Amino acid sequence: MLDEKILNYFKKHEEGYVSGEELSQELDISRAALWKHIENLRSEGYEIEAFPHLGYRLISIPDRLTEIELKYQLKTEIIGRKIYSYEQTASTNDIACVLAMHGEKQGSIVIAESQTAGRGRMSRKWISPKSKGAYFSVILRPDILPREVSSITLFSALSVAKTVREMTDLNAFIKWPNDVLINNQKICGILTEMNAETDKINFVIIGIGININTSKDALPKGATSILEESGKEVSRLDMARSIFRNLDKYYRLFKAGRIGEIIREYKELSNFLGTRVQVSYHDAKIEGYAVDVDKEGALILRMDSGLNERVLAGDVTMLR
Ligand code: BT5
Repeated sequence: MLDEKILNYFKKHEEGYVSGEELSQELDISRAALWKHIENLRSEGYEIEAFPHLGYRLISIPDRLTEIELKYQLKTEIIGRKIYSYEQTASTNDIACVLAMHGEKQGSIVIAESQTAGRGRMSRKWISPKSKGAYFSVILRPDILPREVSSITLFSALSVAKTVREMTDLNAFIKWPNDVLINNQKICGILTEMNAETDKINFVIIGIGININTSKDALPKGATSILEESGKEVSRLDMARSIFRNLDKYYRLFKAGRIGEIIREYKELSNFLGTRVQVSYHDAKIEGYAVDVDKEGALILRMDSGLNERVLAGDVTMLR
């Protein structure tokens, strides 16, 4: 709490120095206690200059996805009101799931610098190189039916693709249902898991992994990162915060029943519509033209027979 107050005070006065006396009075602590806090912040990677007679100045913040920095000026209504940040976890989805089972409120986020057992769909692995990307899980408690849960994956992918376009010059596209691609290579994957009864969802966990400043050497074949595609490092903090804001915006639209607008935007940023695709799910495969995505997030395939097929899950390969 005090660390956060000290940092906020520095950020408010970033032009000049903050006198130790002024700051200790403001926080109602002794100069010695203030000094201890400053030392602690420095040990966490904050660069804080101290000049006799002038006071302190915040020079730089660490490249760490901490609760204090992620929440700074976040201004969301639901997403990220509480953030649990870890140096390393097995999978952020697992921690979020345990929290949700113990009644954690919706909007809470679990984020980690690295994961030792990051998961994709169908027991696949998600490679999570340390302090290069953002790996996080969001707890939601939407008032929808279990069969509508796919639409949550859609607005999550849309939130990431939007953020990449807002923050860089890169044309990020969405590949149904859960991939965000740049130049046809994957920069982000989304794993949506839920805990539900037949007609009621208890909670949904959206797990998002995005490669930001990751080098291709650290990633599997077919994957890329913002750094690799733009040639520039991007602040992971800014990118994560911006994804949280977009998630907040689209989740509120979703709750307000404005799914039509979400699907329209999703389709605008999709690269698979109008192409011939193969969708595989475990051992089953079907082929057809991807013609639409419906309001429940299903992919509509026009089969060679001329009939439409609704596909609820699977991996899409674009054929031509
Ligand atoms: C996904 O699965 O793309 C969902 C990934 C979700 C990861 C997040 S990170 C935070 C949260 N905690 C977790 O444990 N998971 C979530 P899927 O569509 O099944 O794709 C998995 C495939 O993507 C793998 O088999 C690899 O081919 C590829 N892949 C693995 N790591 C990757 C990476 N870092 N970047 C791009 N592709 C990757």
